[in-house]
Amino acid sequence: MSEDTPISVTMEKDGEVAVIIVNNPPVNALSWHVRQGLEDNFGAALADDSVKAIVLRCAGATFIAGADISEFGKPPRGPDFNAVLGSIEAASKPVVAAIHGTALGGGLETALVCHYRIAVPSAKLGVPEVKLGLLPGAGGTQRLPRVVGVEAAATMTSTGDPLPAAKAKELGLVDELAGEDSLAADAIAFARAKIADGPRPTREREVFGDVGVIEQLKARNAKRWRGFEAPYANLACVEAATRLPFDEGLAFEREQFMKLMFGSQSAAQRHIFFAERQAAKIDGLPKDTALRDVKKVGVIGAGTMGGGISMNFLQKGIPVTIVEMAEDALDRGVGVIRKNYDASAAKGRFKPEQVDQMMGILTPSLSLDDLADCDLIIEAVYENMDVKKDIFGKLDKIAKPGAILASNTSYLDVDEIATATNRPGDVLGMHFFSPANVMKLLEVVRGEKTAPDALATAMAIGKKIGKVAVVAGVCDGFIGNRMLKPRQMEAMKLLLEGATPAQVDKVHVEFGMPMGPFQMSDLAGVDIGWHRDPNRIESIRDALAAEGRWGQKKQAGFYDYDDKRNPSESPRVAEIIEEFRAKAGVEKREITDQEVIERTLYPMVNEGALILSEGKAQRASDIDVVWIYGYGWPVYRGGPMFWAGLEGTDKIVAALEKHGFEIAPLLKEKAEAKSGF
Ligand code: T1G
Repeated sequence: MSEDTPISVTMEKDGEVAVIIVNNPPVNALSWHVRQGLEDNFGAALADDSVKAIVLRCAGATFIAGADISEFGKPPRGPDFNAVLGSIEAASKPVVAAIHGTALGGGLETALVCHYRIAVPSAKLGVPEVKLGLLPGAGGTQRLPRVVGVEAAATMTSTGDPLPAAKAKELGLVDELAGEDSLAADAIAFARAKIADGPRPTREREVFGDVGVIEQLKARNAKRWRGFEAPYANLACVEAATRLPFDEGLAFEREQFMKLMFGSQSAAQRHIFFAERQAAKIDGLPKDTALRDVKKVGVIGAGTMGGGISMNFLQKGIPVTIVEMAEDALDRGVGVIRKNYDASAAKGRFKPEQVDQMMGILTPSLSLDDLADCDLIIEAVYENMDVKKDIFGKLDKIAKPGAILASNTSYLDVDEIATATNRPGDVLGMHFFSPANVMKLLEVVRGEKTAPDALATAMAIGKKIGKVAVVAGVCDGFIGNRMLKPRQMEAMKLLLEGATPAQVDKVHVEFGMPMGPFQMSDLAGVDIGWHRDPNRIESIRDALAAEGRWGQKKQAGFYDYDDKRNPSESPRVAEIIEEFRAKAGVEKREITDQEVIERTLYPMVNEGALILSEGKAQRASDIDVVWIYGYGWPVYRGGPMFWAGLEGTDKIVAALEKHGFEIAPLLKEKAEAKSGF
């Protein structure tokens, strides 16, 4: 053990039981010095004849939460993980893993080489590697089928979802449940009891269960796993465990693991793992900035957005007063919230008494005055600057000192809205995405005068209600919608020049997006933002809207829809495009799929570079988080800015120049340096 090795593993003895304790905050990741400490302390315990059994447990909030992801891609240090695990499994004395918090990834693999596992009821056990584009590369895919069977092993590895301790006990992954507050003592007693039974190497146990489940999982998740490599690699390893001897299975797993580890998908998904955590941090804000208390929330507008926003807070037990102008609109809004909760309860997400409880802390109101005691007020009325300024002017007189006044506007100028008050420091944007109770993204818009603690509070409350909150600056469309605009505009131009809605959408779906620009317009509504004058036809969109082709809700938009909302290419739309092409004097030509990529995705990167240079986003990875959680950008491509690095910023600039785009200076800089963002 060299000088610079942090002491993150220690050992203490309780009679003939040695207790090895990992202490590597915040999540006891298997950093090199932890692996070194495990090797050293297990060596010592096994060499000590007075030791008859060993307990492995962790200090702090959780058991080992996996390999240290921040070490990936760096030169290896410390002992090889598989070698350390092999020596624990081969121990001549029974080894018990004592689990609290989360035993995840390499952490569960460590517990799996222990001969027995005891856990507190609140513990969670899982192998989430697939969410990082990886697989459990330290024997997890070979040992799990020997402990929980093929079905559970295939499900755990391919979905990455953790199991609660009780379920793990049911499956045999956990041998004993400890008292919630007595794990250390219960584990020692359990280990003492196992001295007689001796070691139970997992590798020597038989694989059991029906391998047929693997094909069923693939069929059931085909849509969800579209474009992903890791779920299939995980299942291939579990399948291999059913037919190969342990060491050959381990070698197969290693090979699959290395392929994923050095592939672009895992690099992208690991990028997003850290990007999501980074997004929560506000640059330059002292870590200990005091947050404002948010115990009661007000929502103005009981429409789709207002209702969805309210549900987020009710689900966290935070009382909401929801205000509408008219009784019928209020009743309708509250009714929709109830209906949504009942629907979720029917799917088992909530118990009926929980629904009553949530509806019980929702106060419908027809008066803004009822918001006087709210700590946070979110305005979610239709997009009109005068209406919003009128509301904020009234709130300025009603709301208590220190209340945060937020607008859910998706593009209007938050600084302009703040001028309607004498407390611009308390004003910011909280831009939810529809459906607001489902979509994880929250753009928190920092106004010029927004106070640091107001911003920090909005970010923290965003995390509390289960959102991924990202700081955005005031500009048209903030981060997400601002980058969406050039994509939509180019998509429209491509129609004029010869592409069809189906071709453009196919390219985006094959790229990994849930849908393309035109399917998205039809879902959101072709009439959104339309000037409502059927005689003013200045774009293909105007022509569709004028004919009532407002999208899925009208069974006609850029596509025709049957009554099951299945889209089909529309001869009428082709006619409209043809008419426009003739009017504009545009010659129809062949459009390649590559050109669609170059003219719809590359401009987003360009716009992202402008957003960064203007400081409207704190960092490039925030932009990636916005597109992953707000617009369905495929996580295995890491978001537009990360993807630009994979695609090649120089290649992007060359193509944008070819298509006559003005290049953002920051993007040009990256291209010259042949670097990513
Ligand atoms: N490695 C390095 N850092 C990690 C980490 C990890 N495994 N897990 C968390 N962190 C950092 C995180 O970046 C953050 O840092 C801080 O810890 C708190 O995390 C061989 C290959 C455990 C459920 O995928 O799911 O094992 O932002 O904010 O909300 O087969 O962290 O404060 O600077 O998320 O309480 C498999 C990943 C790895 C689990 C806790 N394991 N972690 O959630 O805290 S691959 C995982 C989590 C592997 C082997 C393979 C969560 C958590 P900072 P946090 P949290």
